[in-house]
Amino acid sequence: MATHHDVIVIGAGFGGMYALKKFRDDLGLNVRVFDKAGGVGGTWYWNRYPGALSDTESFVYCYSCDRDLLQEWDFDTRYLNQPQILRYLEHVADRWKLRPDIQLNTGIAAAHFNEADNLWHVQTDNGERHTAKYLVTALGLLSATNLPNIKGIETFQGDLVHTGAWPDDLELAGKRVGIVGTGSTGTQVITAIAPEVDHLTVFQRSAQYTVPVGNGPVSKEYVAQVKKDYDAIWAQVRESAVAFGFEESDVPYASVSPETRQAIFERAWQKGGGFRFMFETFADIATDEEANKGAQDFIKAKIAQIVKDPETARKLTPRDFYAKRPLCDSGYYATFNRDNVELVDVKENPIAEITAKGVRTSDGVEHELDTLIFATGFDAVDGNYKRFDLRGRDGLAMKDYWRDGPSSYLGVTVANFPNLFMVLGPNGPFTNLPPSIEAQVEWFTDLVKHAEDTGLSTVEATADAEQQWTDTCQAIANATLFPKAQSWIFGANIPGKKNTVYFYLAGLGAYRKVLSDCQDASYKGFQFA
Ligand code: FAD
Ligand code: NA7
Repeated sequence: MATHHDVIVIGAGFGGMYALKKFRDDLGLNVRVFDKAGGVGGTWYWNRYPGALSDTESFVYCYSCDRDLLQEWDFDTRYLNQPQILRYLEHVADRWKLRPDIQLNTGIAAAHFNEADNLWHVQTDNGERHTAKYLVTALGLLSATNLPNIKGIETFQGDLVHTGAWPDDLELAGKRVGIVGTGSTGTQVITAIAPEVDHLTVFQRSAQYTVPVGNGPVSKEYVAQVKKDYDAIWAQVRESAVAFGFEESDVPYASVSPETRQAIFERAWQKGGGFRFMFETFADIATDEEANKGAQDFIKAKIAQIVKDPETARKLTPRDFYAKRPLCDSGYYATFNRDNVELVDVKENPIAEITAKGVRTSDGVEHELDTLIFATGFDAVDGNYKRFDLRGRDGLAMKDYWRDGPSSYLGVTVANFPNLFMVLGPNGPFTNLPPSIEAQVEWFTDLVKHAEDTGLSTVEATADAEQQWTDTCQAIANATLFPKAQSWIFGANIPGKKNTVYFYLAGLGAYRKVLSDCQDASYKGFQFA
């Protein structure tokens, strides 16, 4: 016998928790949330690696919907680390009384839309059966871990971990540690653990552009001012492009003198923040090759200044566009001046195999290790959608429907999958994410209210609307330099994954306008039954 709910939500991170609150408290619906994790928090439950930090500033890496919570919750650093964010999300779960409706340690194995009863039939990995009229997938866009299939990986005798499933009890002090991956996560881990471990071998595939994060304590006066200004802050965030709590620059790089450019970059370097460096300095770093080269050259000059050994500096110097997710760090380049840190460039000297004792590179050297860390990122955006059996009309499997790359209408719905609402689905906004999550959840809560008020049994995007949205996202992406760099933003990090558009890159303000225009036009692009 299946247990029936109005709404089933998969995922108990920022997205799933807010969906539960909105559907239950605003619409009075009966909601059940499932997460395979042992606690709430999503990303911040899983990513417990040393140095894990949000690089969105504290004052905007939170929910904006609860005005009292904004006033009550305190922070004392410019950025929040993983324990601080997890504590916040656990507090929210208690404050909003979410826990009774969340079932943890429960993976969803299958969710099938049944056309006979217009319900979602859901099965957990322990065999429980549930049905619901609406299914919300808040599966996380950086959640399905990517462990590369390297020869011999199963033979390693030491501890082997992925940063996205970090065990609480892993001891690194005094150990010989290897790390594969130098993205946002890798740079954080490397910088954090280098002083602690006996020896650290960094296996780098691509050199990275990264700028200082600029973390540190903030004063009580600063926090008080933020709290006073919150209405204006959120209004600005919602209208902005990247939603990071600053005004994006409207100054074209070419419009100012070389001296002014240097001064602007230097000021941004001193202030800290990856998104600030890319978007607060000049208007066109992400779109104009000359402007982009200016940013590249500035960071390359910093690498040359910071890194003492010229050969290490050469290896650390990127050769491609500055067009991945902008990174920031707490002393990444300087970490390579330490005697116990070694850099192996695996493009020049590929990993041949993993052995019982460590990693053997193509030059024949066996790097002996006690612990091997994979900071190799995620099968981003659609990864978790392909890891369980999700089927729409006529038994259509999502993994087949998205074989040539995922598609959606407005990042929240998919044709052939009625009454399914995604949080941060494919071709949603590329921003600081909590405000985008709020925009999506609020919007589809309204849509469900409309469906309930008017007695509809299904709400579904049309295939035409979905195609138009994909084309829009592709055209916007093509106007940027981002497709020219190989990264998860376009699916380029996973062998065999379709290299295509995964995000709406026009920003949160524009995205919110698209959502409200759709609503004002009686939900144009949807068909109802
Ligand atoms: P998640 O928090 O990823 O939650 C998804 C949940 O779904 C997980 O708990 C997972 O267990 C569960 N789930 C998935 N599939 C199933 C299934 N089949 N059955 C049951 N449960 C399932 N964003 C920013 O805006 N700023 C930052 O600075 C930032 N830093 C980040 C740093 C790291 C290390 C990572 C990994 C991500 C970062 N992000 C950042 C992105 C971050 O993921 C989002 O900000 C936000 O936490 C996403 O929330 P979510 O609820 O959508 O997904
Ligand atoms: P990323 O940004 O995808 O970085 C993964 C890193 O791992 C990156 O340096 C990759 O090199 C490297 N990688 C991946 N596969 C391999 C193999 N097979 N061999 C060697 N190196 C490999 O993931 P992160 O976790 O750092 O960050 C993801 C987002 O999560 C981040 O933006 C934050 O928002 C949080 P590459 O650069 O592809 O050559």
